[in-house]
Amino acid sequence: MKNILVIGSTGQIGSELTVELRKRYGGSHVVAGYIPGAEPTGELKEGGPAAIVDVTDRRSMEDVVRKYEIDTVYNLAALLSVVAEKRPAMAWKIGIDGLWNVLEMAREHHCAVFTPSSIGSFGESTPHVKTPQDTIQRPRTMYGITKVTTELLSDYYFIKYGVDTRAVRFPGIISNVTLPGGGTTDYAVEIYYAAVKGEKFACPVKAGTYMDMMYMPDALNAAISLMEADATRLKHRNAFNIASMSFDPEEIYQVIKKHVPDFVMEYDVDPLKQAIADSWPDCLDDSCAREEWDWKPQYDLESMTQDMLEKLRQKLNR
Ligand code: AKB
Repeated sequence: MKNILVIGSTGQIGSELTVELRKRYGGSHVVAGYIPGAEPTGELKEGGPAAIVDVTDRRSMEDVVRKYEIDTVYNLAALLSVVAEKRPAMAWKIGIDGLWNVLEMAREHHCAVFTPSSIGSFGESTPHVKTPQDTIQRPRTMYGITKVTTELLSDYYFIKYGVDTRAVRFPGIISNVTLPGGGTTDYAVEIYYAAVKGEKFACPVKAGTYMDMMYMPDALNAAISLMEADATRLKHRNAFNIASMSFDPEEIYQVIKKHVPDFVMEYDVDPLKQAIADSWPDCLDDSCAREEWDWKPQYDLESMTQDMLEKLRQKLNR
């Protein structure tokens, strides 16, 4: 990776991935791609070049790739699960028509491409506990359908054209920098904000709903380590199961309550979020990622909670 383009650099993952890549590769080597209306600000704006990159407009993307001699693309353009269910045509246009443009551009300009998949690529008929790397993927959400298609199309471009495509299946990502928007796992971020602000939290999924989650530093490390991994060790490519923690609302509530004893959570179940969450695995088996590129997360629920509360108290002046 010499010159990197991050598409979707102002989103939840992109805003931190761009900064982390710049730390490792140098600011001038990492271009923050954004769409009008979501311009970079602060550290993201000051730390290196930025350019308008819309995955639905291949020419604009190619201009940036040529100008900055890009050899690696992190393609983070996508709608999250709940929004995708409400805007399925848009989810397809960005997630799949956009991916097609990215892969065609990568084929012509010899770029490596990371386009994340998700725990949302699984469905009701998938084994839900210790979900294997290679198993049934028959999701019934538009988000899941675009993620399975992403995996297949990325593999296709590798097998047919030799494009160096790699990906992980992200769980719910928890961070204290940029809020997620429109995901099923968003509650696991919002709960920390409520606890720090001293507000009561209304949880949108029931007790007993287990999903894989991950702290942002581990998620960033996964994306970068996989793109740096020795290609000869990779038996899989699109996309690796990764995991670090799985919990239900009661477990995260109890861990937060140890640090914020007055914190109160109640339930106000959102039927759409609940149905999506019920169709997703409880916890993934990530042994292939561990074997093929030495994946190893650093954070568990307790250490993440301590760090989240400390950082949010600083951020929100509490
Ligand atoms: C979502 O909830 O939609 C995402 C995901 C798990 O892919 N966070």
